[in-house]
Amino acid sequence: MKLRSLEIIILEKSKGGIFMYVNTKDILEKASKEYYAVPAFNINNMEFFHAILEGAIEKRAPLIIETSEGAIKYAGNGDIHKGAKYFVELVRLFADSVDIPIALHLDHGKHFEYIIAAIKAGYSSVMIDASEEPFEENMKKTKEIVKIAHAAGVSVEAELGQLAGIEDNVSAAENVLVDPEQAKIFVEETGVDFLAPAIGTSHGAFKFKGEAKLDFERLQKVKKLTGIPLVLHGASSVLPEYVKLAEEYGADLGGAKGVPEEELKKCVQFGINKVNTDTDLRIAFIAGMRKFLKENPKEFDPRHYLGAGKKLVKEVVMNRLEFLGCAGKA
Ligand code: TD3
Ligand code: ZN
Repeated sequence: MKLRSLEIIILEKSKGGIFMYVNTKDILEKASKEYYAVPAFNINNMEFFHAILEGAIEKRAPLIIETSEGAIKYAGNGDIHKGAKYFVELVRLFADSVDIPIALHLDHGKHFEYIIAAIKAGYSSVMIDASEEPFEENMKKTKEIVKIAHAAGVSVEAELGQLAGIEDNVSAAENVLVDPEQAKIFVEETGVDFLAPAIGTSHGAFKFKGEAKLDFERLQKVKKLTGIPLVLHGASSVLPEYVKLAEEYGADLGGAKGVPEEELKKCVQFGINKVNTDTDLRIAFIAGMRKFLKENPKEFDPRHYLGAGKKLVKEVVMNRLEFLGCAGKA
């Protein structure tokens, strides 16, 4: 199988002028050196992408867009190669005419065929998520992907420990926190570029029953022992004002709870550089769209009701870019 190298793509494109589609590793290594974090925003469609891009341009922030395997299948209408290509084309089309660095990442790559599809299509980085496998097996699979991805100029994220919660292809019954000593061995053995250590967060809108409880000590140890950029999964804040707005217009999100912004800031201080965010955007979008539809019963132009969702997504994006410290870093 012939892989298309990101470096080759960059060379070709750079002949044409400004080119801001970059390797995720470049964005994250700068963030790690300068102690800030870049949110990685999940998208499934064009509207979310436009909202996120507008927010990042206004905040002059580097941008990481990520898509799950489910998003790739969805965008390709069942064809994963078309789906991966769709996102690369979409992101690169806009990256060509902006002056902030943009990267495209495969989130939670669980299946070899999706990871290869993403690399072939030209993603900037991929995640190999073999975190539910025994340590040795996770290491073996990660090593294999690192070899293939690096040959194509694509960087790699892996995960250690497990996050509870269910979303798309991602599911686990309960949290298993990362072992810092294992993290050190894992990074040395696999050559992975950034690592997601499980420190107590979970995916989705219902993260904690009581107060948020994250293991900062463990996080600090992992950073000290590995020295590479670290990733926080399940990092949505599930902001009460958006949950309230969505519920006012008919949503049922009782008990929704996320990671408070102050806790996220502590994570950044202790070594997190990539903050995965999906749920917050989904809630903002649905709140905006529900409100619009309720208030405008005669409307049926998709650009108008999707546009109402987009507006609130952009708000959430700009707020995150600001408090995570990456505004102005582009
Ligand atoms: O990996 N992700 C995005 C969602 C994955 C499933 O498609 C995250 O870690 C973000 O999680 P959340 O729910 O806190 O936004
Ligand atoms: Zn995740």
